[in-house]
Amino acid sequence: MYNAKPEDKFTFGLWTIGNPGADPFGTTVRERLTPSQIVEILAEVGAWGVNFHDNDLVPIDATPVERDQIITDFKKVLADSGIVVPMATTNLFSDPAFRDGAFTSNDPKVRAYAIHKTMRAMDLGAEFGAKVYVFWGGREGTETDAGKSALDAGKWFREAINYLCEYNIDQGYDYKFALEPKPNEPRGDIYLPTVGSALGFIATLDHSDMVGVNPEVAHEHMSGLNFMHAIAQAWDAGKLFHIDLNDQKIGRYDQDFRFAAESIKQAFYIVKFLEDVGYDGSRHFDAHAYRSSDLEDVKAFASGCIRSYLILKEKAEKFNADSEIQGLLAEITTDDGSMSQYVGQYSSEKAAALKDYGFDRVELGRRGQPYERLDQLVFELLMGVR
Ligand code: GLT
Ligand code: MN
Ligand code: MN
Repeated sequence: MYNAKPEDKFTFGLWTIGNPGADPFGTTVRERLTPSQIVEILAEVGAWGVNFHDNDLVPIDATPVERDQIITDFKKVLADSGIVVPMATTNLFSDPAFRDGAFTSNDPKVRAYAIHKTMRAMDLGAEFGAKVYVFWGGREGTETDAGKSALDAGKWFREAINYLCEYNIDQGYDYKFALEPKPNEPRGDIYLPTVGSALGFIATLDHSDMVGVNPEVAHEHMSGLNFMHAIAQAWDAGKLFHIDLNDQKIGRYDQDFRFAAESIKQAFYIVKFLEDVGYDGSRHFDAHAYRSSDLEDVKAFASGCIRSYLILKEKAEKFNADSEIQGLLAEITTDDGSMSQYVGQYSSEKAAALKDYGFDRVELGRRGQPYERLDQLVFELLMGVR
C-alpha cells in the first residue's frame, strides 16, 4: 500500500536526502553521502527522479577532467537505477562571491559571474535531460535598504533572466524556467518574496511564456500565507512549472520538514488541488530529515514524504466520492441560473438591466453556509473515522 509509481513523479534533490544536518548553531551530524549513495536511497524508496544544483554534483573547484569523470559516473548510476533528472538548478548562494546577491549584487562582475555560472549549470542539466530549470534567489536581497536600489535590483534580475532565456533558445535546450519565491532567509529580505510577486515579475520578461514558478510550501507559510491559494493562482496563469513540497510551522524560519509533518489539513488541500486539476509536473520534496535523524531515519523521512502524499491522494478521492460532503458542496454552490442573463460577458444591455435589478439585500444577508458541518466532515475523513 502507498507505494510510489513512476507516473506519480516523486523527486528529491541531492541536497535533501544528502542534508548532513548542519544549522546556524551546530555542525553537521551525519556523514556526507555521495550522489551515487543518494540515488541508491531514492531507488529504494521508490522515487522517480533526482534534481541537483551544479555543485551538488560537480564541486565548484573541480577541474574539467574531474567534471567529465563525475558526469560519466553519475550517468551510469542513473542508468542502473532507472532514476531520471527532471530538474536542475544553480547554486548562487553558497560561495562568498554571492554574499551580496547574484543577479542582483551591486557588483557588476558578480552579476556577470552569476550568469556565467548559470549558463554552465544549464549545460550540465541539459546533459542529463533536465527540462525544468529552477531559480531560487536565496541571496537576492538586502539586510539594509540603505545600500541597494530595489528598482535597480529588479532591472538586473530581469536582464539576467532575459539573457538566460535567450541562451536557452540559442542552445535549443527547451528548458522551462521556474522562479522560486521566498520571503527571507538567508537574506533579511529577499526580492520577489511570494508567488504573487514572482507572477507579477514574470509578466515583465521578454520571454514570459518560458518562465513560471516553483512555489514551496514552507516559503509561503513563513509569511503566513495560504499555499493552496498561491498554487491555484499560478495554475490559473499557466505558470505552475514545478512544486517544492515540504512543511513547517507558520511564521517560523525555513524548516523544510517532511511533507505533511505539520499542517495536515493544508497538505490535504494541496494534494487535492494538484490531483483535481491534473497537475502533471514533478512532485518534488524539498525537505530534509530532522537533525536528530540517523541514516535509517533519513530513509524513513524520504518514504514518509511519499507515503503521506499518497495517503492524502486517497483521502482526496474519498472526499470527491463522499455523498454527504458532495451534497453539502452542491448546497453551498447552488445556482438557479436566474442571474446569468445579467452577468458573465459584459454588454451595455446587461449592465443596464443589472443596474435596474431590485436586489433584496436583507434576504441575501440571511443566508448561512454549512461550513462547520463540512469542515468537521473533512476532519473526520482525515482522521480515518469516515
Ligand atoms: C535550498 C533552498 C530551496 C531551493 C533549493 C533550490 S536550494 O535548499 O532552501 O528552497 O529550492 O535552489
Ligand atoms: Mn525551504
Ligand atoms: Mn525549495
